Amino acid sequence: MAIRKDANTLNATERAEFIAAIKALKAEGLYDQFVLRHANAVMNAIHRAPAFLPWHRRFIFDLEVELQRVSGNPNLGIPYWNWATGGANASMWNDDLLGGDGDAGGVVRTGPFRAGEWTVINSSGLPAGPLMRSFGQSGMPTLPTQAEVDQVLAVTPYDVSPWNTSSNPSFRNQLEGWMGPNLHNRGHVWVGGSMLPMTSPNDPVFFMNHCMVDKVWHDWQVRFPNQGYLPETGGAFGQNLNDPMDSTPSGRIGPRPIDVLNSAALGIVYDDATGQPQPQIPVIVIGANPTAADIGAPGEADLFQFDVSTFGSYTMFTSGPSDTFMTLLGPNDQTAQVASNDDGGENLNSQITRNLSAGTYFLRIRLFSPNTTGVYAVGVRAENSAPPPTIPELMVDGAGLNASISAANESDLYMFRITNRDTYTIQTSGTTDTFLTLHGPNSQIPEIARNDDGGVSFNALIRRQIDPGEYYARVRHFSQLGTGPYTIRVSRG
Ligand SMILES: [Cu+2]
Repeated sequence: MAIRKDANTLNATERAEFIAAIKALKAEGLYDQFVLRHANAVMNAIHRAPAFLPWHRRFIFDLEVELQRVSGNPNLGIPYWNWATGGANASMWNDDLLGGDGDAGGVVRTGPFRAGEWTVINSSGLPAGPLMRSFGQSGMPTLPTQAEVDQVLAVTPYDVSPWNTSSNPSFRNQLEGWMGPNLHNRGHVWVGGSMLPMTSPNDPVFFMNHCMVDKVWHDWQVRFPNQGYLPETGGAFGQNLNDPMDSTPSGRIGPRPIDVLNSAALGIVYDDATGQPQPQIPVIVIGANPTAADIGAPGEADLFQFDVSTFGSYTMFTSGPSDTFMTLLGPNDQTAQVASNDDGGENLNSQITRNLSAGTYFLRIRLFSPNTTGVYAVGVRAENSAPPPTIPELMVDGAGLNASISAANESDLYMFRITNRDTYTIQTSGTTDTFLTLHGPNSQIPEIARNDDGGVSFNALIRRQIDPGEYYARVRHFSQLGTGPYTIRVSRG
């Protein structure tokens, strides 16, 4: 598993290990093979086109496998160049990692890749002098900001016809840098020197730049799980989902875009802001307060996970003003769909209640409309396994039941059973102005009678001939805001 970290957060040991591995590959001649693989590829087949992202994902993956081999560390990941915090003064440019800017003539004189320690090659594989850098001097004085990365992360779809530098709207085109704030190209041009031509992998920062590009693509894929690679068909050969991108053998991944779309399946883990590898999926604790979330870009989907430890009935719900759509996946499988729901909750919120066995489940939340954004909260609760609250039963000709309306708008429900067709009286007594409704038989819904002041004083009374069955009496105060004690009784006759 490759754990890819922000280059600026690497500790001294990690820095030394990465540099030693790069230098070992250079000594074997393998590093230069990677430079040639990039330099001799057809420029417009691997850049300025949809295959730009999958080709480079495979390219840096292949180097990473070699770095793991020579270092003996199966978790060694290529560090990424976090542009927003990776300017000339960042620690990734210290002498224990990449070394710094070139001198007045552009020659790198510091760090492990300084003149005399590192020789670049030309596209024929011949030695071509020292590594060159000219930070900010080649027409691109600044690096991308986090806001600019976030702006590109909101662009969909992946790519669009005519599948080149004029594609718009196109996430690929903006990430590559031909439109929008310019991310990837800006990294190359800001460094300048050896990072400008097709032999740019001569500078090891190439791999950190492309690792950042790959991370942005990865983050976008997590954010928009329903946005696939495009084109599936209809693009130039080498650009479609199932076309081979090049003939370079890779022992571990196939040569098609479809072979590299799932980073997790390739064993790639990106760290979080604190440098710790973390699952990208937020965890919902069953019974905890709902988790606030938002769909910040149209078409976005959020993924959550929760752990069920005992079999039982659980309700997965959203709340808030947005019309959410929920998909339940699992157990222990993000691709196995259990159920989906649109408006099962209140106010267009989605909600699912299901018996779940023990395991890890996943909730995917999107908005019903792919064109809107909005906030919501999501939670999971265990349904009480106790039976639902019982309705107090009145015995015909039994003692009256004492109760009270203790809050405005409250009403109390009672049940009684009739076994013989006859006339029965349902009545309240006491000092409160009660109002009575009678419902049934065998249902709380149909109302068969109502009364306000038919009894003594302001008490209610209903006398009716009724058939056998279960009946329900509902008592409220005559006034919406009124409260007070009362007694209710059912009698024959
Ligand atoms: Cu590049």
